[in-house]
Amino acid sequence: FAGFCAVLALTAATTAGCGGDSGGSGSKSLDLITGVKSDPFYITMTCAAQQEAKKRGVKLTVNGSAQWDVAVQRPIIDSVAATHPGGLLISPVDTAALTPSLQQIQNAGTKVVLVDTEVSDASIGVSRISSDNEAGGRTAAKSLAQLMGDKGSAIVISVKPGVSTTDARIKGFNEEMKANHPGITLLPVLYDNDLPATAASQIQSTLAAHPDLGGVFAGNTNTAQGISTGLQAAGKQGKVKVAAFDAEPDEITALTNGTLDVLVAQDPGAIGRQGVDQALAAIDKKKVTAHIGTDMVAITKANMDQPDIKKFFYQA
Ligand code: T6T
Repeated sequence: FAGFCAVLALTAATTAGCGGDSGGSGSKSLDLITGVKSDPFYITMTCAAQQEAKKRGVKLTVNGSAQWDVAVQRPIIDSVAATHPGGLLISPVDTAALTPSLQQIQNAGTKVVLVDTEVSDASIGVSRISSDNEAGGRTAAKSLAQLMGDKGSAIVISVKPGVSTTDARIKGFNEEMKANHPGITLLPVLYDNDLPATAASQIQSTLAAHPDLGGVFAGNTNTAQGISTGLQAAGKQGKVKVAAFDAEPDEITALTNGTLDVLVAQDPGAIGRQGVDQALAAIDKKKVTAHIGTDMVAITKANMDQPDIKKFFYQA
């Protein structure tokens, strides 16, 4: 999978670019709007969606927010709506605020597929494709509790409230900790707005206030990057245990050097491919699957060299 994406990136550099538009054409035009376009999770998802669109002979126009921000993503949705695409694959950055814009584009006839994140309004989207984020949060909690010897304080740092994926991860994490690891004290959750520098300073202030801090759950890529930097600056790498979501190259490096301990990796490529297939099925009035769950895997230093694990590493 990693090799596949590397090849694709090379091809893309000489064509439209992996992260740009696919070269297909025809009446079944699709658009993809990701959460944050520079995020390796979404780059990997986009890359696979483009490959699938090319294979299916349809045009896929790609866009994404510059930051994790409703005010940035909403105008992108509204400008895509004005082009009346046949299908829209979207990772909404908020569970509620973008519903009116999505309702409007859906009412105008565009088949909406929610990829990765979703909105709470169940009437939006013909299909929803994501990891089981709650289960991923539980996996992170189990691994972290074991690394902490089931004692000490732990903290969750995540993106912002109102994001379906990361909210579900926190729910699963907290439920598992409370039900099965009573020796661990959970500090209040902190939110970094998807900014690594904020996560870095949050982990340093937490360490100053709670010198006994034993574990951290990083809710996504940018959070994990900030936590790695903050722990290194405090000289606490390897001493404070970290479970993080995702598997982009910096996280893999941090796993190798012992700053991060467990990565709950998703399969963004599968989400992108399935997104294209479900949108086309809806346009063609074929059978559409309302909910599709994609794979996850827990990566540690011990298993990271196995080919069946390496295939989950993200492309940057
Ligand atoms: O964890 C992924 C994605 O699943 C989540 O919705 C937002 O953050 C990421 O893109 C990683 O940074």
